Amino acid sequence: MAATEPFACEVEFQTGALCPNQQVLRRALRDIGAIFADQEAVQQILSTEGDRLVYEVYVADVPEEDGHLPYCTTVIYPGRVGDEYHMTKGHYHMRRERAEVYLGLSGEGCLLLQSEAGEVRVVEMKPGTAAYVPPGWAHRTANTGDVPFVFFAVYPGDAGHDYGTIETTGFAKILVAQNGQPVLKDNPRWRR
Ligand code: S6P
Ligand code: ZN
Repeated sequence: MAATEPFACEVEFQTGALCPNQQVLRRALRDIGAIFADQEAVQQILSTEGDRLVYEVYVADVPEEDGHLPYCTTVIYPGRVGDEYHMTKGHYHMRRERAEVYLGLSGEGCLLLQSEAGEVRVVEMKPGTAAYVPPGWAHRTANTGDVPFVFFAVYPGDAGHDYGTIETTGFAKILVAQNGQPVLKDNPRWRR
């Protein structure tokens, strides 16, 4: 069902599931391992524990077209790769002038934002936090807690997603655990 008629679905705050659900994107370490700073840790996990699910995205059936407001939930499972928290791939919107809103539903995490000039900002998120991604900022989220971090996102239908830029450059900063607390550090693999 495309959203040309009014509709509703239920959002399960603890799991992120949308009901009825249309599409689930699953991101496993084997596929997205390149985003983490510690590549030895990635290989170590894959060879000793095997693959693991890092995050999932539940996508509502709304067209990615001008005038629509696609929405989805993301659930990032708790865990680390080396000292770095589980996180999403991260992207700019293809149309840089398109913004986005996130709403924390359960668990806790951080939203990392990066401008094209390389400035980085961090917004802490917990249930009830409404975070704003302004136009022009790449965004990625990390789970800094011990339970799944779940949030809701809504964005303009003509925003588009540019993953290639972040795949090439990475983020200037990484979020790592130090004495059990999230700390922002320079990314040794960042390419401007
Ligand atoms: C879409 C929005 C989120 C992310 C999701 C996964 O514009 O920002 O729904 O798609 O959190 O992250 P990523 O970087 O893999 O798309
Ligand atoms: Zn986005």
